[in-house]
Amino acid sequence: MKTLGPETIEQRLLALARLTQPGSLGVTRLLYTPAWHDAQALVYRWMEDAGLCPWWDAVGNVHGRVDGASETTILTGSHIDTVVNGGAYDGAYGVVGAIWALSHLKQRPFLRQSVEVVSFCEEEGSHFPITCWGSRALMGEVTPGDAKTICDPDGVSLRQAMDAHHLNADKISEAAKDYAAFVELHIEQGPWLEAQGKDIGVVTSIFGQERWTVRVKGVSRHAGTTALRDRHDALIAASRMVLAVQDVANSSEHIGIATVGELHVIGGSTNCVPGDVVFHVDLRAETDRVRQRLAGQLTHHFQQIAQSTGVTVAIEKNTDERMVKMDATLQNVIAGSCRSQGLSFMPIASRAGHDAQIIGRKIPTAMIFVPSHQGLSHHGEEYTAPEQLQRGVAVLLQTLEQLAQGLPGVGQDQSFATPNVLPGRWFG
Ligand code: HGY
Ligand code: MN
Ligand code: MN
Repeated sequence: MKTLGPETIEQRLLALARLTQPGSLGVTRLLYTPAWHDAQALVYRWMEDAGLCPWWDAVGNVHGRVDGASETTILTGSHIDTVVNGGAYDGAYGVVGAIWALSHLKQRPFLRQSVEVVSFCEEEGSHFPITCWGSRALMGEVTPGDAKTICDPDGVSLRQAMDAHHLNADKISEAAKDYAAFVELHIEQGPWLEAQGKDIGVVTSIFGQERWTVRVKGVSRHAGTTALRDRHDALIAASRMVLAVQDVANSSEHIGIATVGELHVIGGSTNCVPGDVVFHVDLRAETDRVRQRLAGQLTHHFQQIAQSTGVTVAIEKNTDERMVKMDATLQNVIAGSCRSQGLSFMPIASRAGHDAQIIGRKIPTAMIFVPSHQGLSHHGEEYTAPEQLQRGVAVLLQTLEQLAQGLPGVGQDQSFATPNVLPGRWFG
């Protein structure tokens, strides 16, 4: 079986980018949609061509594997889904790069431990109001009950969407598996590696994040005959709340950030005073203490605004992910791979969320970043040059190979040598 050349990486990313919802401004590949299924099927074929004996698990993650002498397994991979009008690299790069790396590991005469690649079915939370559905299932954190109650904006449940793709939600718990370590390759999605002129980012931690659904209810009235003093305008109140989100973000940007990326007037029309508005808040911070402080400030602002405009406000927290530190020893293995390949690298905290955030709460986990041109991401013009893609995959391959040859402590009962851990700090 021939091993894959470096040109394969970009070619495959462009092939995946063509598997998108028609008419989108970038790549739109949402969980349990036809574009999503076609992409996972293509990934399955690539794994099969590489001799990785692929399989689908109960929630639609696609796995491939290189068996070592021991069942102890190192996991790598990322997510196949995208945001609406997203880019070609977010998630897909970590899937394509991992398949490339395992196609090379497959050629090694001996591996002490096994290595597995996974294409996670979903990370973004861009179709259903839950993030990391694939990695949460792998960690045994989701149930058939969740699949029944979690519905998309059209009221379709995860269970119904799974049924449509011949996935049985009653078997969700069968997706759970044990691994010794996880290494995720991903684009940085920020401007710092490019600004610092570095080839590789060694991730030290992943910001905690929470997502809210905020419902503002006023009174819908006639736009012509209702005096301003008699109005309880839900959109005016929601707009003031959105500006409060910006004020809180501006007050803390070096360690925290808040965004409203989606707002809908329910049942609105041009000649009616809006009576019902829903919007979503994305709140992140370098420490959980800062995030809790910002959340408290925002809640207080929202309640004050509601009172002064005579509307009601209800805040529902959809996800709440605490900050997760990356494993120190794995960081050192990655740094050692960079040094031996003559690549420049730096420690970096990730403001973007990742599957590594879910998995890193349970097993030793690390991430390898490559630069994003102008820090652009969640955008159709997201871009990383082919030689940068290749450097990241080469570091992933060397790191996986070292781990698979049984680095002390990964999957074994030896304690790690005290690592000279990179000074993890935020390059803001
Ligand atoms: O939202 C994020 O940070 C990630 O791209 N899902
Ligand atoms: Mn991602
Ligand atoms: Mn993303």
